[in-house]
Amino acid sequence: MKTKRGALNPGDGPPCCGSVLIIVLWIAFGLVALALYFAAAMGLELRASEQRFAGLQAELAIQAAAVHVSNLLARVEQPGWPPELVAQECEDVAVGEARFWLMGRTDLAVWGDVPAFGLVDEASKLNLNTATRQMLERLTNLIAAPEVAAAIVDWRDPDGEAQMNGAEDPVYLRLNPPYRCKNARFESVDELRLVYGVTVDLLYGEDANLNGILDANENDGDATPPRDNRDGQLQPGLWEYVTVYSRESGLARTNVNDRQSLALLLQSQFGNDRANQILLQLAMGGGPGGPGGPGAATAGFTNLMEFYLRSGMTAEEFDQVYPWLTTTNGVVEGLINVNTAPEAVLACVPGIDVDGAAALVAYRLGRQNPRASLAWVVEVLGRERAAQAGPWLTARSSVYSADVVALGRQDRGYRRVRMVFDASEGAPAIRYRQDLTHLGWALGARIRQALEEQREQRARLEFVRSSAGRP
Ligand SMILES: [Ca+2]
Ligand SMILES: [Ca+2]
Ligand SMILES: [Ca+2]
Ligand SMILES: [Ca+2]
Repeated sequence: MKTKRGALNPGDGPPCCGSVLIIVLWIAFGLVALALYFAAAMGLELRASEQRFAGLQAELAIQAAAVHVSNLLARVEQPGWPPELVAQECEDVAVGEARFWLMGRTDLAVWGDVPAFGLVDEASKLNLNTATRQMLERLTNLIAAPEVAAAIVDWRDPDGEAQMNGAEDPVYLRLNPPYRCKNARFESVDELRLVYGVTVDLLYGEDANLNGILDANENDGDATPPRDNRDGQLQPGLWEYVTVYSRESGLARTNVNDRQSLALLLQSQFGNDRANQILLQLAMGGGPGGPGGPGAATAGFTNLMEFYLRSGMTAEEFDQVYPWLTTTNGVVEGLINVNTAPEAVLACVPGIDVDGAAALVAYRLGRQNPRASLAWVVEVLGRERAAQAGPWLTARSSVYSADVVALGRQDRGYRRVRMVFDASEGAPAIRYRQDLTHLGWALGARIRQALEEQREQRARLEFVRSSAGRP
């Protein structure tokens, strides 16, 4: 039976009308939800692609930084002399929309939370392949693990005989998973992680992100990794003080053991009379000898300190000729640059020790440029101790590492790469490249804050500009 219009009860119309409405509503709702979902996804995608783009820009900035560093090292007039860097060359260097920083180290013994910028001299560190067990022990003592030194020596020495407290195959084969002792040279510093007894804590210390400054998580005790003592200072691990790259070449220098070339050099610098006096003094000084160092295999003078002490030259004279002098026509590995090495490294050198290291660093800090040669070391330590340290020392460097931090457009796309540049034989070559992006922010809290402020300011400006454009 049909009913009149207007007299319908809610339940008695055609049952499909209400359902259709509900279905339409649901479909509309679904479409709106889909539209919102896709809008959000596209927004995310856009942000992600902006991030990727900024990352690419940062990677290109790192390549630009590599060229920049090669140029800086090639620009150096005197091979082996550290380039005098100004802030514009290593701090916030613009590359298009991107920019980069070269993370360096300060000369101060105590490191706080302010980053230093520049190149890091690999000759300021102890060389894992040439340092004696005693020198390594002094260094590992610093991190309260002297026993690790023996395991380091066993790792690199060719034999299978374990030293006292050392470790060879039997120890490594008991590990899970087992592996063999290398019995060959270190090829990288990170290889230390394979050496028995070297833990991550010993290797990296409090400086978990390897930037040489105290970050918040490195001064909060055990609240967040790494473990630290919360004393407001950074206690770095072994990594900070060791290298496998330090080397210097006798290429294009005058070998002091070649008397003829030496005579020519001295005559050109000091005139015939003074040159003859020096040559006579050298001849009277008797045969060279002295303690063995990295260059001890060559005949004649084995190091330039020994040469200086026997030559009777004044400090100024030695400063003047030092850049051209060498004791070998080949390559010497592991010499420590007394002008750039931190106190902890100098203290490992025989003849210098803890007190000598402190005196050398104090002398260095107190003068603008004592660095022309090794002569100033004699002034600080005296002849005997200087002679003892001589086989290990140099006053020039040919190998530097550049720790490059880069940001792309709008300070996004953080990247960090560490590269080792070797200029010991002419044009600088990259000998090692390591991506450190995974270690996280390395520029410290202040720069992060400054960048955030800049970003906010840009956003405000953008807002003002866009509102001014509206009708
Ligand atoms: Ca061995
Ligand atoms: Ca740090
Ligand atoms: Ca911590
Ligand atoms: Ca600390």
